[in-house]
Formats: sequence, C-alpha cells, structure tokens
Amino acid sequence: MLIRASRQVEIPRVAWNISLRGKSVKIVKDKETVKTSKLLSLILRHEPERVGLRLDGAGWVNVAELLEAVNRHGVPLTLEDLKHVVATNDKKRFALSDDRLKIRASQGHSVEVDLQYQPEVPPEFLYHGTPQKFVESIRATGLNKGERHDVHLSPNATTAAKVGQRRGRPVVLKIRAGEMQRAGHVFRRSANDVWLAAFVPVEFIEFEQSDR
Ligand code: HQG
Repeated sequence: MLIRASRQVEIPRVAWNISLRGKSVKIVKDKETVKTSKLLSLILRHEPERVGLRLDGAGWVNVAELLEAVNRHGVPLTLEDLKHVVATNDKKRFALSDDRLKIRASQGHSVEVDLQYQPEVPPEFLYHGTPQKFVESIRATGLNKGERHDVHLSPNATTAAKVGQRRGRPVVLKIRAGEMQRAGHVFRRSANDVWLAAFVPVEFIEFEQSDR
C-alpha cells in the first residue's frame, strides 16, 4: 500500500548533503523535488512526530516550524525549496494558507485531521482506479477507505487509471456519484480536486467493461 511505502521513506539525509571537494553543496533537481514531496507527505499526512511536529486540527503546520524541524533532522530544506515543491507538485498535494504562514497536505491523511471541506454536489459520475487483484473484494464489500480518511475518487477515468496502475494492472470503476449523493451520501472535494466519500456501496459501482 502507498501509505506503507510512504512510511518506509527514510529522511533522505545522505542524498541532501552532497559533498563536493569538502564542501556541502545542495543541488535541487527534479529527483530531489520528488524526495521532498515524499518527505512532506510522510510528515504532513502520516507521521509528523517523526520530526517532532504536531499538526493542528485542520492539518496545518507552521512553515517556519516545519523548516526548522526538518533542518534539525539533517535535511537542509529552505523556504524557497518548499515553495517550489508546493507550486510544481504534479498532484498539487500541498497547500499554503492564505497568509502563507502555514502548510498542509490537501488530502491523503492517515492521522486524525478535519480538513473542513464542505459537502458538495458531485458530478454525475466519478471514477476509482484500483489494481485488478482488489476487484473481487470490492465487488463483495464496496469501496472502503482503508487506512485513509476517505475513499478517493477521480473526476475522470484517465486520472483514475493512473491511480490504479501504481500497484498492478489498473481497473477503472465508474461510480454513480450523483445517484449516490441523492441517496444521502456525502461528498467533499479536496483543494487538489480529489473527491472524497466515507464509503461507496457496491450498488453505485459499475464494474462492467472495466474488469475484464
Ligand atoms: C482498495 C495517491 C479491497 C482501493 C493516489 C485502493 C490517490 C479495496 C486501496 C490517493 C476495497 C487503498 C489514494 C475493498 C478499496 N477490498 N480493496 N473493499 N476498497 N480498496 O492508496 O485510492 O500520490 O489508500 O481500490 O494517486 O489507491 O498519495 O487509496 O487500491 O489519489 O497523493 O484499497 O493516493 O495519491 O489504497 O489512492 P490507497 P487509493 P498520492
């Protein structure tokens, strides 16, 4: 699972302290940006205590405190690096507060937070990408949130396929979200356009064409 993979991410001490002729030099490359994103996901979604931080009730942490904490753990991250990651992250995973003093992950948490997204009317159809091997179980019990706070749904099938292919041959399930919402289920949308629901009962999932 992704969360487990995230938890295995070591704070990338060595990779950050590149030593050139006895001098410690930091080179920010795409690879480093990905590493920073993984580190931020680990801290802001799953294990803030790893660097001695606590998120507030809505998942925010003070930017200056975050930088100080990771620096203290041997990662020479600067405010500039952080802003670069927030701006360029492929899925816009992180958001700065309006006053730019705080940062949080927009979704994907396993720690208890209330992101305070309001219920919204979803599009008629949403999509969920999953590896083929989970389909039978989903057919039996519906979509469960697992270790995360919510089931994550994509606004289109292309994005869902990318989510599903992280762990094997992807299957895209079509969710009758409009119908589900009218039946009383609550949907929320994250700042980075992921639709969130507590559970998706099997009667709102279309498996046809997709899993064979
Ligand atoms: C599956 C990444 C068996 C579910 C992605 C999924 C996404 C079931 C897995 C975001 C099941 C949970 C979330 C059931 C659900 N039986 N398997 N009844 N119900 N599942 O990683 O949606 O890079 O927690 O299909 O791109 O894959 O982290 O959720 O395969 O947006 O920003 O259980 O994480 O974004 O896996 O991914 P996950 P997800 P980030």
